[in-house]
Amino acid sequence: MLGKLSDSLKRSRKGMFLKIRDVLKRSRISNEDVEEIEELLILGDVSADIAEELTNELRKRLKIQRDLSPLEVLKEIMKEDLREENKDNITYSKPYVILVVGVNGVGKTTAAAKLAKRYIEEGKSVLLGAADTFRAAAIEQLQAWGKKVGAEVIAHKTGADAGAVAYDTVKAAIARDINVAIIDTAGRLHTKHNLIEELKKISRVIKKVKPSSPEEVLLVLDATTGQNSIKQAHIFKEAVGVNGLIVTKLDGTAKGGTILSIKREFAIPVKFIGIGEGVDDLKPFNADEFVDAMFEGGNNGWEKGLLAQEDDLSSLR
Ligand SMILES: Nc1nc2c(ncn2[C@@H]2O[C@H](COP(=O)(O)OP(=O)(O)OP(=O)(O)O)[C@@H](O)[C@H]2O)c(=O)[nH]1
Ligand SMILES: [Mg+2]
Repeated sequence: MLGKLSDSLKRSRKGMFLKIRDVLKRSRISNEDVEEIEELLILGDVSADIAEELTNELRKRLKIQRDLSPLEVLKEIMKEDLREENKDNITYSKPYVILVVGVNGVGKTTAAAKLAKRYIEEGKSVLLGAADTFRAAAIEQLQAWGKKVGAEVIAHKTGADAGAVAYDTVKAAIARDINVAIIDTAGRLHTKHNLIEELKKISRVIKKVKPSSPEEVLLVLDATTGQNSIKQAHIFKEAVGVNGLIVTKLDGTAKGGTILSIKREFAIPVKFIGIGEGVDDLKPFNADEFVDAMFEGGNNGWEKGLLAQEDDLSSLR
């Protein structure tokens, strides 16, 4: 699993993480080295504020956590940042309604289908809702996915009211005693107020059928988008609330630092990551595994024991 994840993340790693690893391999880590790491983090799409916070923390801990190699210290900071207790509520009343949201092209429809497949494999019944009535062919795309993964799709015509589709999906899921209803939504542009309004309406309308719904709003972010993802997270969080992130296309980016920024800035957990176009390329996010995979490979000569131990002023390590 780590092997495949690490293969898929190769491109992400080559950018920021391996360069950081090279810096932290140096026998002594100076203030300048930490500044270099700060720059590398920013180049890797970590926002400037968060890069500063992370490197301040690194400076502090390098001095006290002497039993760990510098790289292990940084990895530990990142893992602590990204770790999330599993708060999944298993005592929900059926159906567990998931709203998949995000700007256009990030991978919402694909993620909805991949999620459906995961649940079906767990033995749960799944209904998909084609609430992207905006883009031509969106409905057919979801229907094709539905066939592939073995989930039925509730759909109206292109141009129909998205709220009505969502309403029907939840209603049908209740009537059929379905475990999970996953609603795909339009690739709305966050700058278009009316599209955000439509999403708010979907959320309002399904509450009429099931007041506790949506049980989960998953925001899909494209890892190759970089800093703009932060703006997107902000807007969607304000508009409909977001309980979790799906970060897609991690296989196709030379960066990948967005995950670190978003978790620190919004405290929204990353639930899944997309590492390819295939139906099995959606993985539950595991912080430790993710950070290890990002830094994986290479020689271990810099590991604990080979570090310079003297404590002079120009050197943090
Ligand atoms: N490499 C890679 N491609 C992905 C991943 N997730 C989605 N894609 C691709 O991204 C493209 C867009 O995916 P969609 O699922 O249609 O995106 P969407 O957000 O539903 O798009 P709209 O409905 O137009 O807003 C497709 O070609 C997907 O195969 C991923 O994790 N890795
Ligand atoms: Mg779509």
